[in-house]
Amino acid sequence: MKKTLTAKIIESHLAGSSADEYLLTIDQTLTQDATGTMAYLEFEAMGIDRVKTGLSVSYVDHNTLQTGFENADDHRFLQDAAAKFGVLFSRPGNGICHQVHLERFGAPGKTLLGSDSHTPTAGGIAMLAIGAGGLDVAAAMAGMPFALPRPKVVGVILENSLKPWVSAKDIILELLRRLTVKGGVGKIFEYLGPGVETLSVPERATITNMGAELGATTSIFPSDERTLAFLEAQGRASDWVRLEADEGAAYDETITIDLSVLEPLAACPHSPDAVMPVKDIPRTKVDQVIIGSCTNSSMKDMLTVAALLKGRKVHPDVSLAIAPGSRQVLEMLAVTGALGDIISAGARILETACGPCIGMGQAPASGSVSVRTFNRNFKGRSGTSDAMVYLASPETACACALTGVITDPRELGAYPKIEQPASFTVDDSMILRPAQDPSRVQIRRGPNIRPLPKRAPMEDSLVLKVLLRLQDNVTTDDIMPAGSKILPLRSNIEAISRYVFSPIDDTFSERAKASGAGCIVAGANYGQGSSREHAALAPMYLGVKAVFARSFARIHRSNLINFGILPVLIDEAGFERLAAGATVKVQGIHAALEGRSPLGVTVAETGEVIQAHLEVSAREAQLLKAGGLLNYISHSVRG
Ligand code: MIC
Ligand code: SF4
Repeated sequence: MKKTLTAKIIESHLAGSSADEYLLTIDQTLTQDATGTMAYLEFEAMGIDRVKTGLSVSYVDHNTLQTGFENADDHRFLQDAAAKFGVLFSRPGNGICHQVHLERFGAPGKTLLGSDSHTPTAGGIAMLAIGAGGLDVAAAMAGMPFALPRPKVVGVILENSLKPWVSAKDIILELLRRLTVKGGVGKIFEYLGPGVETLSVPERATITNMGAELGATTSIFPSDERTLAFLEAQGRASDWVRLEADEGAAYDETITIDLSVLEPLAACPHSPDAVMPVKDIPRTKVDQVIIGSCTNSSMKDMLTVAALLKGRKVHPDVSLAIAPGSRQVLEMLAVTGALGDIISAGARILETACGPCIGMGQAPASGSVSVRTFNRNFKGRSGTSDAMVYLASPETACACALTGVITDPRELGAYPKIEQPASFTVDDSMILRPAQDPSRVQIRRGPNIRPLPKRAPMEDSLVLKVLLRLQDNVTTDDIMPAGSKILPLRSNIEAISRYVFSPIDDTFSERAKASGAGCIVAGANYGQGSSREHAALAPMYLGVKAVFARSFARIHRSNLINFGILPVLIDEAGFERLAAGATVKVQGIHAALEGRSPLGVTVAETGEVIQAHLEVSAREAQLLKAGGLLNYISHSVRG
C-alpha cells in the first residue's frame, strides 16, 4: 500500500493504538521557560530520575525581560532541573526554541513533542513535531508514549514557484485565508508537489510553524536535497535521510496552491485568518513594525531584511524593531556586516527571544497600527488592547517600515539579490550538557516556584454555576493572558490564577472562587492558540470543573483532561439554554465516562435538559476519573 509521509513516521513510532488514538514513541522533547517550569515540576512529581527520551532540550526564550526576580528564579530552576534530569539547557540569549531546535537538533523522520504550540516548526525538516501541554511533555520525558487522536492527513500540493516579493509567509496566509483558524483541527498538513523543492528549510519552517494557526495537529515537508543542504550547512549531514510520501499515496483531502499566482498577503486585526492581499488594504498609517518571532527570524529572513534596508532609512513615524531568532543568526549577521545595514537604517535591535510576540516589551501606542512578522494577532496580545496588529512577511514589513503606510512590497522596485550562506557558524557553547552525577545537583527554587496544585478524583455529580458564556474561537490568550505583567507568574498558580479571563471579565477569578464549583460555556474551537496548560490548570485551581462548548481546540482539550476538567460537547440549542449565571446539574459522570449511559445535564432553574456528550477515549476517561494525569500516574505507580 502506498503511504503518506505522515503514515510512515507514525508507523515507525507506533507503541499501540485504539479506535480513536495512536500511541507514539517520542524521540525528542522541547520545553520553553514559560511552560517548562510546570513541566519539570510535573516530571519531578512522577518520581523519575532521568529523562528516557533520546534528546530533551529546555529552552529559555519567553520570559527574558527580568523586570523582577521571577524570571531569573525560573531560569535558575530550569538550569538545575535540566542538569539533574538529563536535559540539555539552552541558555537565555541562545535563541527562540523552535529556531534553535531546527538549526541544531531537528532530524528527518523523528518525533518531537514540545510544550509550545509552534513545535510543528520542525516539520520543515521532516519531523513529526507536535505541540502539547507541559504535562504531556513531562510524561513523554518519563518514557510514556504520546496519545495522538487519529488525524486526517491533508495533502497540500504546491505548484510552480513564488514570484519575487512573495514569500513563504504568504503561502501559509493563503491557507489561513482559505481554511480559517478552525480549518485544520484534527488534521496533519503534508506538503508535496513540484513547488516543494523551490523552498528552503527555513521557508518550509515558516509554513509549518504557522500551520498551528489553522488549528492543525502538525504540518510536515518531505526530506530532500534542500533538507540535506540545510543540514550540511549546520554541520549535521549525518542526520539526513531521504523521506517522502510514496507516489500516489492517498490523502483524506487535497488542496492545491499555485505558488506563481500568490500575492503579498497580510492577516488584519484581530485574527490570523482575517487575510487580505496587501494591495487591497487601505493605505493605513503604520506606527510600529517588528520583524522576528519563531515564524520569521531565520538567517534567510534576516538577510532579506538587511538587503531591503541597506542604504535606506526607516520612516520617521515608524518604530522598527528586529529580533533575530537565534544567537547563530545574530552572530552571522554581525560577522557578515548585514547587522550594520539594519542598524544604519534605524532599526532597534532586540534580544534573540520571543519578546514582543508574547507581549514582553514593545507594546504599541494606544490605538496604533503595528505590522509584525509574527503568527498571532489576537486582540490585546501585543500588550495594548486597542492596538491594530497586522501579520505579514518580512518583505511586506520592511516596505511598511520604509514608507510609513501599509505597502505592498512590490512597490519597492526590483527584488534584491540575496546570497544565502553555504555554511552556518556552529557554536553550541550556550547549550549546557546535563550533570554527570545528578545526585550532586540541588535544584534551587526561588519564591516564584510554587508547588503544583492538585485536584481530587472526579465527582459523580456536580452542581455548577455558569461563570462565563463566550462565543467561537476563544483563545488561550483570552483565558490565561501572557505579557510582561502576567507571564512572570507562570510558576505560581495561585498568583497567576487572579488573571484568568481578565481581558474579558476581571471579576472572573473572584466569582469563580466564590462559587466553589463553576463552569464555562462557549462556542466552537474553544481554547485555540497556545499550548499553555495554565489555561486549564489555573481555572481548575479556581474551581472550574467543566467547559461546555460546541467544539474544542486539540491541545487545550487535552490540557483540560490532564487537569480533570470535563470537556463537554453541546449543540446550538444547549448553547442557547446555558445562560451566564444559571446553575447546571451534571449527573452520572462516572457512568458516562465508562460509556454506560449518557451524561445527565439539566438547568437547575428551569429543569431544561441539555443534550451533552463526553466524547473521550477510554484512556482519557480514566484520566478524568482520576482527576487528571498526575493523579492517574501516581495511582498506577501505587497500583
Ligand atoms: C504563544 O505563542 O502563545 C506561546 C507563548 O509560545 C505559547 C506557549 C506559552 O503560553 O507559554 C504557545 O504557543 O504554546
Ligand atoms: Fe515565542 Fe511567539 Fe513563537 Fe510563541 S509564537 S514561541 S511567543 S516567538
